Amino acid sequence: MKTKAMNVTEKILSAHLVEGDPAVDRELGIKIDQTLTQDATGTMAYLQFESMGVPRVKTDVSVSYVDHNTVQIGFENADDHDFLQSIAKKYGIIYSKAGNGICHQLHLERYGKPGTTLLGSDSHTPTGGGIGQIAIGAGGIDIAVAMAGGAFHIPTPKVRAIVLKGKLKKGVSAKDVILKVLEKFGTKGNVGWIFEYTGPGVKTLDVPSRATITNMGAELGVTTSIFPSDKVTKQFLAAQGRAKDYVEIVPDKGAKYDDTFTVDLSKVEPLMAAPHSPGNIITVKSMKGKKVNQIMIGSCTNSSYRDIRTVALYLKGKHVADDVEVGIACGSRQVIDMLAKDGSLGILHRAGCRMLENACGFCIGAHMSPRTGAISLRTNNRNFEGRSGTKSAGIYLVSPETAAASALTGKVEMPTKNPVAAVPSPKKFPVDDSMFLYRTTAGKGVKGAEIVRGPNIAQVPKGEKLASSYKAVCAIKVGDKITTDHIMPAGARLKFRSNIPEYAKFVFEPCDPQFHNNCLANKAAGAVNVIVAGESYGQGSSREHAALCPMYLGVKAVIAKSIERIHRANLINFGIIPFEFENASDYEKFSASDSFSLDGVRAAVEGDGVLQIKTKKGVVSVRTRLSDREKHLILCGGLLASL
Ligand code: MIC
Ligand code: SF4
Repeated sequence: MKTKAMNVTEKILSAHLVEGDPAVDRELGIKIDQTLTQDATGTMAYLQFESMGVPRVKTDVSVSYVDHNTVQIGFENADDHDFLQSIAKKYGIIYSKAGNGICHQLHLERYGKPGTTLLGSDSHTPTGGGIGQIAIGAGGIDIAVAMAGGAFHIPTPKVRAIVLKGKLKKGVSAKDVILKVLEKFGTKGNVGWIFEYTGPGVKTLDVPSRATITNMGAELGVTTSIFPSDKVTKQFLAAQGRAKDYVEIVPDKGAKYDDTFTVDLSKVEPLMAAPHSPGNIITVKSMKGKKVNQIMIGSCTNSSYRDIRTVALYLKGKHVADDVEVGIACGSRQVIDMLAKDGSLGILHRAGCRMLENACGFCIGAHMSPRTGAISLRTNNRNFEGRSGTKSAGIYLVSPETAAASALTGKVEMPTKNPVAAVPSPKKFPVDDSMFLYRTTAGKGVKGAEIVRGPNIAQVPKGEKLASSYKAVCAIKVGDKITTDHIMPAGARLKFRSNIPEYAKFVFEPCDPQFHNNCLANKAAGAVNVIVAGESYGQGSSREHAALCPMYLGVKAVIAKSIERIHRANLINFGIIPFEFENASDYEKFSASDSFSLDGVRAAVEGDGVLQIKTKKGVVSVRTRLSDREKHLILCGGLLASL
């Protein structure tokens, strides 16, 4: 019998399918081979894992990275690091110490494996798609379930082929390609899709370039993005001393896709994402000559050896302009090691760049906030308003090439004017795994290991069972494209990630600093809180705190025009009902502070998900489309409460 011709996505998913049938079901359960966490979401993930009472992780590989909260002002972050290290030791998790590098870059270098599944508590986990992995971002509790051996659930995907043809011009790179894809598909409306890169142009991109593209696919709101595993992948793995991890995974001849979009690489121009959304794409040319105050190079999108070496080649023998601040954060120690050996580090220092720690740093607003009203060019993936720490700053997302060319004059410059030679893929990467601890006890754990719990580690609150009806208040009404950075700011507030009562004080801080107090007052008056939102609610980061902290403040439902995948799953995991308007114009019928009832809400969740709400301006029909598994979670008050 002839078997069906499959694309790369179908090949990996069918080999990992444990629940559901793609032909009939809206949701699939897949087996997870690897997990990754980072410190800012990891503490919650492990607290939740602990409460599941499982003696050790059941995955092939689980790695706990420390890369987000590495600036230690006060005891909180150091408390978190100790807690994470002790958990890793006990449960058989590999621990990547602060200073080792950024989770996605490190995972690609040392653990990512073609043909496997990776679930990470970070929305940029799809970086692993660059090496032919189905790598998906999720909330911490989903990672906890996966570490305990449970399945992960995704909406049955539609697969779009992004066919690459031709070859990029000099000075144009992978960042411009993903910006091109974002220009076409935007940051909303892509829920449930997987973007699979294919076509003859694929072979012209090295693994780090592919990873830049799949990394920033997160900004499209897709489930993940993936490249095939081919000769280029093979060479990369061999150069990392991991030839045995290679398997070829390419689409079968005649493989089908739900949609196709072709990008002619030779026609891609240098692009940038203008403030305040990664979907606001303009050409670099249109901004040429614009004065720039700050340039930041690095982040999980653009911190590979290929990227930073390219920057060094642009700056070789030159100096950055006097009135521009240039900061560079490499992705890993391996990258720094190579730059030290080939002289790039010296070039960058002599050029007047500030060499920063190999961590998330500026990207998460942990430091290097630009000055008031600044124009800052950055090579990372998100330019949400205020994320840099400076609300009045305009952040433009660019390629390393554009960043480097502009650093020399302090103005936006075309990277194609004096392009440098392509950086060849190294034949051998220097490998030093010494900052990955507990490799020998991975999967086993150390018996009797003590968990270290400083005062910053608080317990995870549990949700309450869904009642039949509620008195409710519209605690906030927000517009379109509200990101999880709006809901649960990071930057200066990041250090409270392990302490929900403290962190909850800052929910919606950028939109309404009174949100926390109002919610508690409504709660005390016996009402639940409801969030009303426009389109694409919950874009961006996977931080489950954007659901967990609202749950703690008595939020029971979100009513939005549409909700993004990771955030929707997080809401359900914490017993918050993700309603959507049946008729988008009914959004106008709600105002902040309105009181109304959620009459018969339990019956609605048990039934078809439709609820009628009487507002001052008329009746509004809202609907939640839940699988049986999701219904169960909501009825119990969330995943933890369901155990
Ligand atoms: C981000 O880039 O927004 C983060 C910080 O890496 C988040 C995770 C977090 O909020 O801790 C993400 O992308 O999921
Ligand atoms: Fe870290 Fe930024 Fe990447 Fe998030 S996007 S993982 S903060 S480097």
